[in-house]
Amino acid sequence: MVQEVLMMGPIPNAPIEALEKEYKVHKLWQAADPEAMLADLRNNVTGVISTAWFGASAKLIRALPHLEIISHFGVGYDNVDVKTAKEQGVIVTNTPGVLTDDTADMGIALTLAVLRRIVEGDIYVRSGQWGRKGPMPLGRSLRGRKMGIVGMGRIGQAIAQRAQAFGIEVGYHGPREKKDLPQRYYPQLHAMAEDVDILMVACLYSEQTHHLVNGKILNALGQHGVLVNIARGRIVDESALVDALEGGVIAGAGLDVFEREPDVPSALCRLDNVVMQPHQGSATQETRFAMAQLVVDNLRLYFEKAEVLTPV
Ligand code: 8YV
Repeated sequence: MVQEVLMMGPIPNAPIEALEKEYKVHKLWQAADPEAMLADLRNNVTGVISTAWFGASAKLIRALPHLEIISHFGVGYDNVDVKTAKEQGVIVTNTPGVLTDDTADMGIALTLAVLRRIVEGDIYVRSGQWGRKGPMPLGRSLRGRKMGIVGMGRIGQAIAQRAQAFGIEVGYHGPREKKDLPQRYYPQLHAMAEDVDILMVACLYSEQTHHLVNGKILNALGQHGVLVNIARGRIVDESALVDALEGGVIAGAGLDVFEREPDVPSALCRLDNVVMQPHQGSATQETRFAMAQLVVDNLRLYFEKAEVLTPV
């Protein structure tokens, strides 16, 4: 039997082209009438490929009675309704591991960019201000700073390793202490925020982590503190963040993710102590290809041997 896979959104093509040699692959985001396509395929689809911007809702899962597997492109799977999938006996996989290094690099790049004023400096040179005004205001050293990582999973640990190489002292907060890790554990996020200069958000998004970083936490981080978020926008209360940045409650922010992507509050765009990226943590050719390959490998292994490599 030829398996029929429904792709919700685009992912790198080469692994998909290989999959298309064996399976029928349908591209929902390209359909003129997605509802009609879904209705047509209702009894055929056994696999779904979802992405960060094209998830798998409860409605979609229920609309596909023969669905067996959702192979998600990304490590964060907050836009896949895992509860409904489990209820319907649908397996969900994600793509951990292959994107760890690039995402950790982005966390460090944003930290460097904010503390060393890299983007401001670039604008200063391009706009001719260097010649007109002379030297730019000074940045801050990384060496000797303290970083508190929220979520010490694979990506958090990879950030810790890099930060330590820059001479930064690292601690972490999460639901439980990881006894095998040498870094200091803070059971309370507020206490960690009070103690560190850089608050690095690297945890999964869930109901428990929704707006975990709120006005109180930003107050605790304080006027010399910098917030970096490479995880999910909704972990941070964005309007509290805008207030904190505008009011000088914290010193700056490096943001790869936002509450309502691709909409970014215009207030953030006006602040020169904020460096932003359009959700680029895993966005390298190598990593995006590896993620797509893992999506395809999970599907193939499931349909050939009823096994998967990376279940959630
Ligand atoms: C996205 C991500 O998957 O892995 C995650 O959780 O957010 C990203 O890697 C990527 O932007 C493509 O959708």
